[in-house]
This record gives sequence, C-alpha cells and structure tokens, in this order.
Amino acid sequence: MNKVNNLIVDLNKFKNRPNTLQVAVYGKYNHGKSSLLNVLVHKDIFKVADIRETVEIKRFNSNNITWIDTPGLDADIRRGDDDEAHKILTESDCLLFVHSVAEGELDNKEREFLKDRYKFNQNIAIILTQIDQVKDIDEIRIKIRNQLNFAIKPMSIIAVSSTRAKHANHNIQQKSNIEELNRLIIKEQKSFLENRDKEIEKKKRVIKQEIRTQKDKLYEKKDRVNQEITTLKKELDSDIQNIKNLF
Ligand SMILES: Nc1nc2c(ncn2[C@@H]2O[C@H](COP(=O)(O)OP(=O)(O)OP(=O)(O)O)[C@@H](O)[C@H]2O)c(=O)[nH]1
Ligand SMILES: [Mg+2]
Repeated sequence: MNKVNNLIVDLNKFKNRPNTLQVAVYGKYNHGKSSLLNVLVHKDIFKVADIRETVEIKRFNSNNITWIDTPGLDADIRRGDDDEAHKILTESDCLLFVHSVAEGELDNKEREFLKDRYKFNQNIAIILTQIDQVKDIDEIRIKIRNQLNFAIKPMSIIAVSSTRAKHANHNIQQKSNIEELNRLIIKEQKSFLENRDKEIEKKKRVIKQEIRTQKDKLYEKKDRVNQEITTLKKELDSDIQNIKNLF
C-alpha cells in the first residue's frame, strides 16, 4: 500500500498548491517590468525608477492572480539577484518576458534565456514595452519575431506602453494595448483553473486504479494460498490414511 500512500500524499500536495495563477515578469533591468505590473493591478504596488530598482522578488495578489515582480536579468550589481529571479521560473504558471523596444532587438543573453525556457516548455509571452518610445513598432516586432525563429510553436508577442495606459486621455490609453495583454492573462487563468481540476481528477483516477490493482493482487494471493492449503490438506489426509492402513 506504500505506492497508494505516496500517490495520496502527492494529490494532497497538488491540492494545497496556490489556486491562483502565478504571473511573473522577467527580463533585463529598467525595461519596465514593475511599471507593467502596476498597470495590470491598477495600483502603484511595485517600485519604479530609472535606475536599477527591484532587488528582491515581490508578490501581490489581486483578482485571483499572484503577480510576481523580479529583479532584472543581467544586472551589474549583486550577483545573487539573478539566481533569486531564476527560482521564480519554476514557480510561475505564466512568464511575461519584458523587453523594451527602446533598446532595439533582443541581445544574446535575452535570446539565450528564451531559447532555454522554450526548451523547458515554459509558458512564456514576450511583452514588448515602451512602444511610445519608437516610431515603427511593426518593424521592430518583425525583427524580434525573426530572432525567436527557434520556437516551432510561435510565442505570443504583445507590444504595450505602461505610460500610455496611465494617461488620462482615453484615446491614448487605448493605444497602450494593455487590453490585449489583459485578454491573454484571462485566457491563461481560465485554462489554468480547468487544467488544475483536470489534473486533480487524473490523479484521483490513478489512485483508484492502483487500489484496484493492489486488491486484485491480494485476491490472487488469497486464491494461491487457498490452493496450497487444499493441496496440503489432501496430502495430510492421504498420509493419515496411510498411517491408519498400517494398523
Ligand atoms: N516611456 C516609457 N517609459 C517607461 C515605460 N514603462 C516604464 N518606463 C520607465 O522605465 C524606467 C524603468 O521602469 P521600471 O518599471 O522600474 O523597470 P524594471 O524593469 O522594473 O527595472 P528594475 O526593477 O530595475 O529591474 C522608469 O523610469 C519608468 O518610468 C513605458 O511604457 N514608456
Ligand atoms: Mg522593477
């Protein structure tokens, strides 16, 4: 029954995992990760600055989503920051890889990082930020799409502007493209919840099947033992008869 116990422990562990979608931002420092999260949660929760700002992982829950801010990738100071941010990669259900188009195309480190995560099947969307800073977003988007040619299943690319999203003018807000990103996150959340329920049902089915298998094995063993008892009894009866016959 050890296997069944282990499966039950695994099921309970899975059930106890947070039932909120874990959305993390990741990318180079100063590319607008914290600003983007503030826009998505409609509150200035995460610190923003034009120097390297976020130095530790910060979480905030809203709308059944856990938003996770991370220190920038490839920062000059505090080597440990990158390692800490890497830990988040295994925890998050949806990774928003932030790249500011003001910096042009992806650099080698960003591309290598994305290649690596793609290999591990990480659920990633590329978020091009600060689109208010460039004239031709389509041109840079095409270039970046070409840089992601290692991905057989094309990665989602959404180009946004956090500055525009916070603008008082509605028309400018519309041009921030934050709605497109919101729609993607809502879709992710829906499939996360569906998959979670499906996964729990699957784990329960495996446990039931294992219990059935163990039960069948025990019945087989019982039959075998009964068979052996019958044979032994017959032998014993025969021996007794033989002894009786001697007298
Ligand atoms: N023009 C423009 N500037 C932006 C936009 N988003 C962020 N910024 C500015 O970019 C700078 C860096 O923004 P942050 O959100 O702090 O960047 P970050 O990626 O969190 O940086 P670290 O925490 O240091 O890793 C700040 O001065 C922001 O005001 C945008 O959409 N447009
Ligand atoms: Mg930050």
